[in-house]
Amino acid sequence: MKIFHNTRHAEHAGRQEMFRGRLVDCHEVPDRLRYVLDELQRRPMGQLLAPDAALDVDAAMARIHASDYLDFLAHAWDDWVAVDLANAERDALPSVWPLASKHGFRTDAPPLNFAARLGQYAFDSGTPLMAGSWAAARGGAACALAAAQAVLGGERFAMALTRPPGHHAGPNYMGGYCFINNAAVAAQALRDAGVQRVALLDVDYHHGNGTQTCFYERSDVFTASIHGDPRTEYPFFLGHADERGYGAGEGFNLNLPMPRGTGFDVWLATLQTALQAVADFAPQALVVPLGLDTFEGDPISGFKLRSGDYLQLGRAIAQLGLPTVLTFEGGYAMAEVGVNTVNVLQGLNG
Ligand code: OKP
Ligand code: ZN
Repeated sequence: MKIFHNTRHAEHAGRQEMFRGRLVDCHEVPDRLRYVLDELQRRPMGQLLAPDAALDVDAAMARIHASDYLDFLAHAWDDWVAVDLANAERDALPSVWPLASKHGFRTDAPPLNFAARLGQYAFDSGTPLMAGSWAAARGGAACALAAAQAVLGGERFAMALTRPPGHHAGPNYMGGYCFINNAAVAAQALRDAGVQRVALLDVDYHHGNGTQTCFYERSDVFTASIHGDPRTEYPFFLGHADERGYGAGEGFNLNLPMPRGTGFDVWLATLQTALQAVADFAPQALVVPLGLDTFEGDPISGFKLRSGDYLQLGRAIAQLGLPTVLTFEGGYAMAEVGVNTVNVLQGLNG
């Protein structure tokens, strides 16, 4: 297995997020990745690599994300500081949103005000943007692209070990700690290299709304997500079982929401349902947005998986027999996120 780690991840270190009506310390912090790297030192699972600097990561991101959104991200920090030099000491968080056009707010008259522009491209106030966010997010896309190329080159498993995560980021929006959808970048890179059918199986606690949206009208990429029921769990406005795809994509999206409090037995049975649907699609490659926030000790989530269960998750994924890219998503129980992640990889390796 090849594991591509993002050498620039720590440049994104948001200070505070809006949570339950007040600003709290960020859950999505650089130490998450350090704990995984520490555990990989103790239990090596393959080659640990940095992505090749020559990869055309901008082209790969542009296959998934809108050019105006990528331009916004690339310049957002400079624009934020230009509003007020004192902003250099603060993260940017949105505070105003256009909602959807059905509410009468205009989307055809783009604002110039920075707060309004940020609100245009963000769907929550929990995703701080800071000086290094763009470099870190772009470095993550490079890991995703490198991992896709590794499996194209014959590697059975490859991982993009990166943060910030990606599965909440859509074609033209950020949110849920995500800026660039690494899993979607990897899936599209596989498609562009000639892999005809690619499946995505999202096992993060939170619904992969960004990934679903990227491929919702397509039949060449099957998306499945098992997650906390959006009626009570983030991201709330997407992730229901009746979202099955649209147009040519109808029947090519599967959501399997489960109630808060779900334990491993029910979770594993649901995973098996998702794995069967993936197998029925007969893909030639798989991408797994891997969140470890299904863990019983996760501070912001509600499932009850234990550390040993992640070995079984790895084995179950491996049984599909597919070339597989994994992207690191959620997982906020700091002391266990390394062990749980490496347990999945150990299960994959068999
Ligand atoms: C990211 B991933 C809203 C903050 C709510 C967001 C959770 C993002 C989870 N102001 N929390 O899927 O692990
Ligand atoms: Zn999550």
